[in-house]
Amino acid sequence: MPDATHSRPATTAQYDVIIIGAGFAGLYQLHRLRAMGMTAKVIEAGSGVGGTWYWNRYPGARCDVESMQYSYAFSEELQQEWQWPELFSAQPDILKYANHVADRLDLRRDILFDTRVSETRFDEAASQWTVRTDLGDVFNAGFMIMATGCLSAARVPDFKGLSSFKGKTYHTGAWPHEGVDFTGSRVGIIGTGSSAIQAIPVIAEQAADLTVFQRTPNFSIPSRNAPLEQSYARQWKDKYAELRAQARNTRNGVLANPNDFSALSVSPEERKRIYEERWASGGTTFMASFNDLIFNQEANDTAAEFVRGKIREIVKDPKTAELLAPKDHPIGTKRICVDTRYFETYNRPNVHLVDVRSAPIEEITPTGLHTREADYEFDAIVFATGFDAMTGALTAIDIHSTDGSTLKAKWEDGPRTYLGLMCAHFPNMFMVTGPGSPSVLSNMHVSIEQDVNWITDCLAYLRNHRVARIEATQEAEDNWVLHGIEVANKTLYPKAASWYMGANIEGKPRVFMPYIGGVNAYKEKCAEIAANGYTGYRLTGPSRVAQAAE
Ligand code: FAD
Ligand code: N01
Repeated sequence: MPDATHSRPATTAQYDVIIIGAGFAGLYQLHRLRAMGMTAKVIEAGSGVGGTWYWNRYPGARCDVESMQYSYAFSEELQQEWQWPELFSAQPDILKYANHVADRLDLRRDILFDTRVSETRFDEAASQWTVRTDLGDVFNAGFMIMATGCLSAARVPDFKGLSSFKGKTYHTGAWPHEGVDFTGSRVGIIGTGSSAIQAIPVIAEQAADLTVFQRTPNFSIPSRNAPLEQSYARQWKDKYAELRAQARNTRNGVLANPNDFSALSVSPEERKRIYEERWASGGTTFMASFNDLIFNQEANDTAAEFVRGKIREIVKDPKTAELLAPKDHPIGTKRICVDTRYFETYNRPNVHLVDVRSAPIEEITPTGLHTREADYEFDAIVFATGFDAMTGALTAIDIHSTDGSTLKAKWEDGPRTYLGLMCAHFPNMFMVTGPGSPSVLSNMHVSIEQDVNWITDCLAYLRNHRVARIEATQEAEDNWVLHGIEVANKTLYPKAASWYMGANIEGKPRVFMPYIGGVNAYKEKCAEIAANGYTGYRLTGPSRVAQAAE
C-alpha cells in the first residue's frame, strides 16, 4: 500500500487544534491557524500532502475545473507565481502544486504523516478532544477539524471471491506510486464513473486487451484539454482577485459564462447551436448552456438527447453506442464526466464493453471474473468503483459524541449537520466541506476556502469572547437538514441513483448529501450566522486558550 505504516514510538501532546487530513483543506487550515498564533498539528494517513492528488495516481487523472480556477485564491503571491502547464492539469502537476504550497508556507513541520486517526472522544470537564491514532499516539486539543475529504474513502465492492484472484488488482483511488505498466496485459476495469472515463482511453493504448464492465453509462463531455496559453493565464492573473470574487458569487464556484434563459425559451435550431458551441468548447460548463437544465425535466431531456446523439455519432458499433448512451438519469444529476477521447476508445479493436446491469458480476475468480452470463480472464483488474463518498472518511473514525453515541450511529439514516460545519452533540468539532455544505457540487477550492475561513473566524471569535465550547443546537441542525432536502427536491438530482444520494453502496441510506442551494447563497447564510453571534450554535464556558494567554 502507498501509505506504508512506519513504526515509531507513540507520542502524546497537547495542541490548541488537531486537523485531520493534509489535502488542500488541511494545508490551508494549518496556515490560517498558525497565522492567528494557535498551535496546531495535522495528522495524515498518507506519506505526503495533497490528499486526492496524493492517492489518485491512475493513468489519465486530472481535474475538470480549469486549473486557473482549481487552485488556492488566498495568496496573491502564490497565484501569481505558479505556472500551470495545461488548461486542466494532470494529477502529477496538481500534486507538485500541493507540495509547492506546503514548502512555500513551511507547513510540513506541523504535519504527522503515515498516521491514521482511529478514535476521538470529547472530555466534557476539560472541554477538549482526545484524539487517538493507529500508532498509539494520544493528542489532546481544544478543537478538532475534520479535513478528511469527501472522496477519500476508496471502496471496492464486496464481490464474492475477491481475494482469490491471482493477477494484480488496483483501485483508482489508491494507485501505486511507482505506476503500472499494462503493456501486453489483459485488463478488466469495473466502473464507468469519472475515474474510469479518464483511465480507460490511456489504459486502452497500453493493454493488449481491455474489457470495461459498465453498470450505469455516464454522460461525458470532451474536455478539449490543451497546453495552457500564456495569454490566457495572463488574462486571469491580471484580474485574479476580481475573477475569484465573481466565482464565489456563482452557484458552483466556477466562472462558466452561464446563459440565463431556459432551454425551452429558444427554437430547436437555436438550442442545438448553443449545445454545439458548448460541446465544441468542452468541459462541465456544458451544463451552463441554459439556466433550467437541473430544474426542468423537459429542458434536461434536450441536453441529454443532444449528448446521446453525439455518442451515437462517435461510436461506430450501434449496439455499443446504445449501451454507452445514458437513459436512466437526467444529465448532470450524476457527476457529469469530462473526457479525452473516451467514446472514441470504444472504436478500438482491443476494447470491449460488457453490460453488468443486465448480467451483474457474480464473483471474482482466480483467473478473472464471472458475470451471470460469462467468464472473463485477466492479468489485472482495475476497480474504478468510487468511494464511500462524503461520509465514509468520517464514519471510519470512532468519533464519540457527548450523549454516549458515535457519529456513525448518528448518521445511520443519513448525515445530519448544521451548515455542513458542525453537528449537535459534537462540540468543538468542525468539518471542512462536510455533508450539508455545497462541497462536491462546487469548485472544491472555493468551498474549502469558504469553510476554512469561516472556521478560522469562528475560532478567533471564541478566543476574543473567551468561549471554550461551541456546539450546533439540535433545532438548528434539524432545520438545516430539512432546508437541504427542500432545496434538493426542487431539482432533478434526487432522480438519479448517484453517490450524491449514497446509491453506489448497498445499504447506504438514500439521502441527498451535499447542499444544492449554491455556493453564493451558502456563503451569505454562513456570513449572516457569524455576524449575528453564531445563531444556531450554543457557546459556553471560559476559554482555555484565553486563560493560557493571560
Ligand atoms: P482530500 O484531498 O480528500 O484530503 C483528505 C485527506 O485526509 C487525505 O489525504 C486522507 O488520507 C486524509 N484522511 C482521511 N481520513 C483520515 C484519518 N482518519 N486519519 C488521517 N488522515 C485521514 N474537485 C474539484 O473541485 N475539481 C476537480 O476537478 C476535481 N477533480 C477530482 C478528481 C479526482 C480523481 C477526485 C477523486 C476528486 C476530485 N475533486 C475535484 C474533488 C477533490 O477531492 C477536491 O477537489 C479536493 O482535492 C479535496 O481536498 P480535501 O483536502 O478536502 O480532501
Ligand atoms: O467513482 P464513481 P469515480 N458492479 O462512484 C461502478 C470525482 N472525480 O472514482 O454508477 C459494477 O463516480 C459504478 O456504477 P453505478 C468526481 O466527483 C473527478 O469514478 O453505481 N459496477 C460507477 O460506474 C466523481 O464523481 C474526476 O451503477 C460498480 C463506478 O463504479 C467522483 O470523484 C475524476 C459496482 C464508480 O464511479 C467519483 O468518481 C475522477 C459494482 N458492484 C473522480 N460498484 C474529474 O474528472 C460500483 N460500480 C475531475
